[in-house]
Amino acid sequence: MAEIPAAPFPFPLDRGTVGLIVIDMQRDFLEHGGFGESLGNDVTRLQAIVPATARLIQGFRAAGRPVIHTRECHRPDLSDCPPAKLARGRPGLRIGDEGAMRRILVKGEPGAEIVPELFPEPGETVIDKPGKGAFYATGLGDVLSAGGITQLVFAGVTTEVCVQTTMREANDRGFECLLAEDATESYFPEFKRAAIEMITAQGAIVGWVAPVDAVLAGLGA
Ligand code: TIU
Repeated sequence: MAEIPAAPFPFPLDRGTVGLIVIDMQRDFLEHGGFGESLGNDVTRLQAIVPATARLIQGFRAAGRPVIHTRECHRPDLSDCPPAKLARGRPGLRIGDEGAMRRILVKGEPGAEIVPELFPEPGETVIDKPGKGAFYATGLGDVLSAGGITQLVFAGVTTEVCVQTTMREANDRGFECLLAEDATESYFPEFKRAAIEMITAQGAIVGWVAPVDAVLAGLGA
Protein backbone atom coordinates (compact mmCIF):
# COMPACT_ATOMS: atom_id res chain seq x y z
CA MET A 1 0.00 0.00 0.00
CA ALA A 2 1.08 3.57 -0.72
CA GLU A 3 -0.78 6.79 0.00
CA ILE A 4 -1.40 9.29 -2.77
CA PRO A 5 -2.08 12.85 -1.55
CA ALA A 6 -5.53 13.46 -3.04
CA ALA A 7 -8.85 15.24 -2.56
CA PRO A 8 -10.90 14.87 -0.46
CA PHE A 9 -8.40 12.74 1.52
CA PRO A 10 -5.39 10.47 0.75
CA PHE A 11 -6.01 7.63 -1.69
CA PRO A 12 -4.89 4.20 -0.42
CA LEU A 13 -3.06 2.92 -3.52
CA ASP A 14 -2.67 -0.83 -3.95
CA ARG A 15 0.17 -1.19 -6.45
CA GLY A 16 -0.77 -4.81 -7.06
CA THR A 17 -4.38 -4.26 -8.15
CA VAL A 18 -4.47 -0.79 -9.72
CA GLY A 19 -5.06 -0.18 -13.43
CA LEU A 20 -5.16 2.92 -15.64
CA ILE A 21 -8.13 3.63 -17.90
CA VAL A 22 -7.67 6.27 -20.59
CA ILE A 23 -11.02 7.40 -21.91
CA ASP A 24 -11.63 8.33 -25.56
CA MET A 25 -8.42 10.22 -26.42
CA GLN A 26 -9.50 9.98 -30.05
CA ARG A 27 -8.90 12.20 -33.05
CA ASP A 28 -12.68 12.75 -33.31
CA PHE A 29 -12.62 14.58 -29.97
CA LEU A 30 -9.23 16.33 -30.16
CA GLU A 31 -8.85 17.32 -33.80
CA HIS A 32 -10.63 19.62 -36.20
CA GLY A 33 -13.41 18.06 -38.28
CA GLY A 34 -14.43 15.43 -35.72
CA PHE A 35 -17.42 14.75 -33.50
CA GLY A 36 -16.39 17.20 -30.76
CA GLU A 37 -16.20 20.07 -33.19
CA SER A 38 -19.45 18.96 -34.87
CA LEU A 39 -21.18 19.62 -31.54
CA GLY A 40 -19.92 23.20 -31.65
CA ASN A 41 -16.92 22.79 -29.33
CA ASP A 42 -13.43 24.30 -29.36
CA VAL A 43 -11.28 21.18 -29.59
CA THR A 44 -7.94 22.87 -28.86
CA ARG A 45 -8.55 22.79 -25.07
CA LEU A 46 -8.36 19.01 -25.11
CA GLN A 47 -5.03 18.86 -26.93
CA ALA A 48 -3.27 20.44 -23.94
CA ILE A 49 -3.55 17.33 -21.74
CA VAL A 50 -1.80 14.99 -24.16
CA PRO A 51 1.73 15.37 -22.59
CA ALA A 52 0.51 14.75 -19.01
CA THR A 53 -1.59 11.81 -20.16
CA ALA A 54 1.43 10.35 -21.98
CA ARG A 55 3.51 10.61 -18.78
CA LEU A 56 0.78 8.86 -16.80
CA ILE A 57 0.58 6.03 -19.36
CA GLN A 58 4.38 5.63 -19.34
CA GLY A 59 4.35 5.47 -15.53
CA PHE A 60 1.84 2.60 -15.52
CA ARG A 61 3.80 0.76 -18.19
CA ALA A 62 7.04 1.24 -16.24
CA ALA A 63 5.35 -0.05 -13.08
CA GLY A 64 4.10 -3.11 -14.97
CA ARG A 65 0.46 -2.18 -14.34
CA PRO A 66 -2.26 -2.48 -17.00
CA VAL A 67 -3.26 0.37 -19.29
CA ILE A 68 -6.77 0.13 -20.76
CA HIS A 69 -7.85 2.45 -23.55
CA THR A 70 -11.42 3.20 -24.61
CA ARG A 71 -12.82 4.53 -27.87
CA GLU A 72 -16.33 5.88 -28.34
CA CYS A 73 -17.22 4.46 -31.74
CA HIS A 74 -19.87 2.51 -33.58
CA ARG A 75 -20.31 -0.20 -36.16
CA PRO A 76 -20.36 1.02 -39.78
CA ASP A 77 -24.10 0.26 -40.00
CA LEU A 78 -24.62 2.21 -36.71
CA SER A 79 -26.76 -0.64 -35.36
CA ASP A 80 -25.12 -0.28 -31.94
CA CYS A 81 -25.58 3.49 -31.72
CA PRO A 82 -28.21 4.59 -29.21
CA PRO A 83 -30.91 6.43 -31.26
CA ALA A 84 -30.76 9.56 -29.12
CA LYS A 85 -27.07 10.02 -29.99
CA LEU A 86 -27.71 9.66 -33.70
CA ALA A 87 -30.24 12.47 -33.70
CA ARG A 88 -27.87 15.10 -32.28
CA GLY A 89 -25.09 17.26 -33.65
CA ARG A 90 -25.07 19.59 -36.59
CA PRO A 91 -26.91 18.08 -39.59
CA GLY A 92 -24.29 16.72 -42.01
CA LEU A 93 -21.79 16.33 -39.15
CA ARG A 94 -23.46 13.68 -37.04
CA ILE A 95 -22.25 10.23 -36.02
CA GLY A 96 -21.72 8.23 -39.22
CA ASP A 97 -21.55 11.28 -41.50
CA GLU A 98 -18.47 12.01 -43.62
CA GLY A 99 -16.19 14.46 -41.81
CA ALA A 100 -12.63 15.65 -42.26
CA MET A 101 -11.42 12.31 -40.84
CA ARG A 102 -13.91 10.16 -42.72
CA ARG A 103 -17.07 8.83 -41.05
CA ILE A 104 -17.53 10.41 -37.62
CA LEU A 105 -17.10 8.04 -34.63
CA VAL A 106 -17.25 4.94 -36.82
CA LYS A 107 -14.95 2.06 -35.95
CA GLY A 108 -12.05 1.70 -38.38
CA GLU A 109 -12.17 5.30 -39.61
CA PRO A 110 -9.18 7.61 -38.96
CA GLY A 111 -11.17 9.92 -36.65
CA ALA A 112 -12.08 7.09 -34.30
CA GLU A 113 -8.42 6.24 -33.71
CA ILE A 114 -6.55 7.22 -30.57
CA VAL A 115 -4.19 10.17 -31.11
CA PRO A 116 -0.71 9.01 -32.16
CA GLU A 117 1.06 10.30 -29.00
CA LEU A 118 -1.08 8.01 -26.80
CA PHE A 119 -1.43 5.04 -29.12
CA PRO A 120 -1.90 1.69 -27.34
CA GLU A 121 1.04 -0.68 -27.17
CA PRO A 122 0.63 -4.26 -28.38
CA GLY A 123 -1.09 -6.28 -25.66
CA GLU A 124 -2.98 -3.35 -24.11
CA THR A 125 -6.76 -3.66 -23.97
CA VAL A 126 -8.82 -1.34 -26.18
CA ILE A 127 -12.53 -1.18 -25.36
CA ASP A 128 -14.84 0.11 -28.08
CA LYS A 129 -17.97 1.54 -26.50
CA PRO A 130 -21.24 2.76 -28.03
CA GLY A 131 -22.29 4.71 -24.93
CA LYS A 132 -20.74 7.39 -22.79
CA GLY A 133 -19.97 4.94 -19.97
CA ALA A 134 -17.34 2.28 -20.74
CA PHE A 135 -19.18 -0.53 -18.91
CA TYR A 136 -22.39 -0.26 -20.97
CA ALA A 137 -22.51 -2.90 -23.75
CA THR A 138 -18.79 -3.75 -23.49
CA GLY A 139 -16.56 -6.43 -21.98
CA LEU A 140 -14.80 -4.00 -19.60
CA GLY A 141 -16.13 -5.61 -16.42
CA ASP A 142 -14.83 -9.02 -17.51
CA VAL A 143 -11.42 -7.58 -18.47
CA LEU A 144 -11.04 -5.96 -15.04
CA SER A 145 -12.07 -9.02 -13.06
CA ALA A 146 -9.84 -11.31 -15.17
CA GLY A 147 -6.94 -8.93 -14.46
CA GLY A 148 -7.61 -8.79 -10.71
CA ILE A 149 -8.05 -5.02 -10.89
CA THR A 150 -9.83 -3.37 -7.94
CA GLN A 151 -8.65 0.23 -8.29
CA LEU A 152 -8.82 2.47 -11.35
CA VAL A 153 -6.97 5.68 -12.17
CA PHE A 154 -8.89 7.69 -14.77
CA ALA A 155 -7.63 9.95 -17.55
CA GLY A 156 -9.14 11.19 -20.79
CA VAL A 157 -12.02 13.19 -22.19
CA THR A 158 -14.35 14.70 -21.50
CA THR A 159 -14.30 15.05 -17.74
CA GLU A 160 -18.02 15.50 -17.18
CA VAL A 161 -19.27 13.20 -19.96
CA CYS A 162 -17.48 9.91 -20.69
CA VAL A 163 -14.96 10.12 -17.84
CA GLN A 164 -17.46 10.95 -15.11
CA THR A 165 -20.06 8.48 -16.45
CA THR A 166 -17.50 5.65 -16.46
CA MET A 167 -16.21 6.63 -13.02
CA ARG A 168 -19.73 6.46 -11.62
CA GLU A 169 -20.31 3.08 -13.26
CA ALA A 170 -17.03 1.80 -11.78
CA ASN A 171 -17.75 3.23 -8.33
CA ASP A 172 -21.11 1.44 -8.25
CA ARG A 173 -19.32 -1.80 -9.16
CA GLY A 174 -17.00 -1.49 -6.14
CA PHE A 175 -13.86 -0.10 -7.78
CA GLU A 176 -11.89 2.58 -5.95
CA CYS A 177 -11.55 5.37 -8.50
CA LEU A 178 -9.08 8.24 -8.74
CA LEU A 179 -9.21 10.93 -11.43
CA ALA A 180 -5.87 12.35 -12.64
CA GLU A 181 -6.88 15.99 -12.78
CA ASP A 182 -4.29 17.28 -15.25
CA ALA A 183 -4.82 14.29 -17.58
CA THR A 184 -8.51 15.03 -18.12
CA GLU A 185 -10.25 17.96 -19.79
CA SER A 186 -13.59 19.33 -20.86
CA TYR A 187 -14.64 21.66 -23.66
CA PHE A 188 -16.07 23.74 -20.77
CA PRO A 189 -13.66 24.63 -17.92
CA GLU A 190 -16.55 25.26 -15.52
CA PHE A 191 -17.91 21.74 -16.18
CA LYS A 192 -14.50 20.20 -15.39
CA ARG A 193 -14.38 22.14 -12.13
CA ALA A 194 -17.93 21.13 -11.25
CA ALA A 195 -17.32 17.46 -12.10
CA ILE A 196 -14.29 17.37 -9.80
CA GLU A 197 -16.36 18.90 -7.01
CA MET A 198 -19.17 16.39 -7.59
CA ILE A 199 -16.76 13.44 -7.57
CA THR A 200 -14.98 14.41 -4.36
CA ALA A 201 -17.98 15.80 -2.43
CA GLN A 202 -19.63 14.03 0.48
CA GLY A 203 -16.51 12.07 1.43
CA ALA A 204 -15.43 10.92 -2.08
CA ILE A 205 -18.94 9.93 -3.12
CA VAL A 206 -17.66 8.97 -6.59
CA GLY A 207 -13.92 8.92 -5.92
CA TRP A 208 -10.67 10.82 -5.47
CA VAL A 209 -8.81 13.44 -7.51
CA ALA A 210 -5.02 13.98 -7.64
CA PRO A 211 -2.38 15.35 -10.02
CA VAL A 212 -0.45 13.06 -12.39
CA ASP A 213 2.81 13.64 -10.47
CA ALA A 214 1.23 12.42 -7.22
CA VAL A 215 -0.04 9.27 -8.93
CA LEU A 216 3.39 8.61 -10.47
CA ALA A 217 5.10 9.09 -7.10
CA GLY A 218 2.65 6.66 -5.49
CA LEU A 219 3.36 4.08 -8.19
CA GLY A 220 7.08 4.46 -7.54
CA ALA A 221 7.50 5.33 -11.23
N1 TIU B 1 -19.36 15.84 -26.02
C1 TIU B 1 -18.62 15.47 -24.99
O1 TIU B 1 -18.27 16.26 -24.12
N2 TIU B 1 -18.18 14.20 -24.90
C2 TIU B 1 -18.55 13.12 -25.66
O2 TIU B 1 -19.42 13.20 -26.52
N3 TIU B 1 -17.87 11.95 -25.46
C3 TIU B 1 -16.86 11.78 -24.50
O3 TIU B 1 -16.82 12.45 -23.49
N4 TIU B 1 -15.93 10.86 -24.77
